[in-house]
Amino acid sequence: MRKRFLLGILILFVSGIISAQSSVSKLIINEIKLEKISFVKSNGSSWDKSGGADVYLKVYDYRNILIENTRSSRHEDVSRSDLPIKIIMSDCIIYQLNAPFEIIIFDADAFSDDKMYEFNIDPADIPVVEDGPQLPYVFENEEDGYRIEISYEYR
Ligand SMILES: [Ca+2]
Repeated sequence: MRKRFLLGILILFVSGIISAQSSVSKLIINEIKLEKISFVKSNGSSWDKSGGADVYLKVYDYRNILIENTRSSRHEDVSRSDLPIKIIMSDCIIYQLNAPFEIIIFDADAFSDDKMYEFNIDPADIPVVEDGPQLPYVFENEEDGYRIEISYEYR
């Protein structure tokens, strides 16, 4: 009798963990904070002839479809003292949780925008938090000098 009771508890516990993970169907990115960016191109020249880069983000889903573009609310002439920059996402929802998506940082220019940096992100790396506060998650490439912090929720 006691053994059966313990087995029941164990099954409840294991099924609880499995359902907690499988109940998540989408990743909603609410905000991306730019904490570090490089102020020069890889060849050492500056992004703009005068002033800093005019920074905005594009997010592409796993099919390479553009799902967010913040160009119209770009941050002009970004300098070190402007960082960190908070960029609010309006409709950035990742529905495919087993395929990578891209966050690309751009410098807006009059004729052709420059791609500054690209983060290729696997949603599996972004933790699902069931209890307690959902902390932002950081992606960083120290060597290239880029660091972003993602505020998100799973639903
Ligand atoms: Ca520019």
